[in-house]
Amino acid sequence: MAEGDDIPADHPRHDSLVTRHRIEAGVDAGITSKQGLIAEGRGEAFDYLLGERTLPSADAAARTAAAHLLLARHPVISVNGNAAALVPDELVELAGAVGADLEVNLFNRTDERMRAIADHLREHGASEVKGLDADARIPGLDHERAKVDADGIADADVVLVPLEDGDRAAALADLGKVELVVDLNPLSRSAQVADVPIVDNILRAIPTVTAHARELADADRETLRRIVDDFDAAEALADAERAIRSGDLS
Ligand code: PTJ
Repeated sequence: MAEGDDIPADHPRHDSLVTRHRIEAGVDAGITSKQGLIAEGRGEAFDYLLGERTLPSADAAARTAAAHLLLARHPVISVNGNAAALVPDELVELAGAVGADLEVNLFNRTDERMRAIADHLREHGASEVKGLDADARIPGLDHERAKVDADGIADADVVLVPLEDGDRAAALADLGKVELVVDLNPLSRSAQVADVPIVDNILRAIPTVTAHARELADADRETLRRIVDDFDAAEALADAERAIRSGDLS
């Protein structure tokens, strides 16, 4: 049982309590950084204003992300200390559903945390976890933050980066990769530079992308292309911002 799973699903602050429990446990296990606690607090404030629900525009973004992942030559899911603590099973499931690699990629990189997260993902069913070779660099970032695997993120055409720092999200976008971002803050630079910003709690967003990927598994490439072409990132961000500013928590 994952941390926080004993909280009743109908509890009014269910998602917030589950996230807090899991992030706390992640810090205790050496997976999540202390900064991850602060990042979670910021995300939680936005989720509160969104009414802890998936907006229809976020669902459309998740569907578009699923289509991109299915169309990709080499999709990679980047995993940091918050994502690993919050949704390890869900990330492994999504990777399996779309044939993506999982790569540990940290903002505050330490060898201990890299290894702890890779082990954690393997304990949750991942067969292969990338990120430890660090034999390539993302241009435009300082040494530690630039490290990626040559046969992972460096080679990917589509990258899913949940809860990414703005500089790194911008550097990945500059490389011409299709960038799928999960971020509860529609004004964050990561969400703004993303090809597909999913403004939703990672707790809900990853299972939603997986559900869409399963439903689209047999779709032809033309159908998937149409989903991708019909998506408007600016409108998705504007819709999330409207929902937050309107303060309608229903
Ligand atoms: O494990 P590391 O070293 O890679 O560090 C990870 C963090 C998240 C600490 C690092 O990338 C960081 O400092 O990120 P930021 O710049 O604080 O950005 C995190 C973004 O994620 C913010 O815009 C938050 O609103 C958002 N966020 C936080 N929790 C969630 C979230 N978005 C979706 N779901 C959440 N649960």
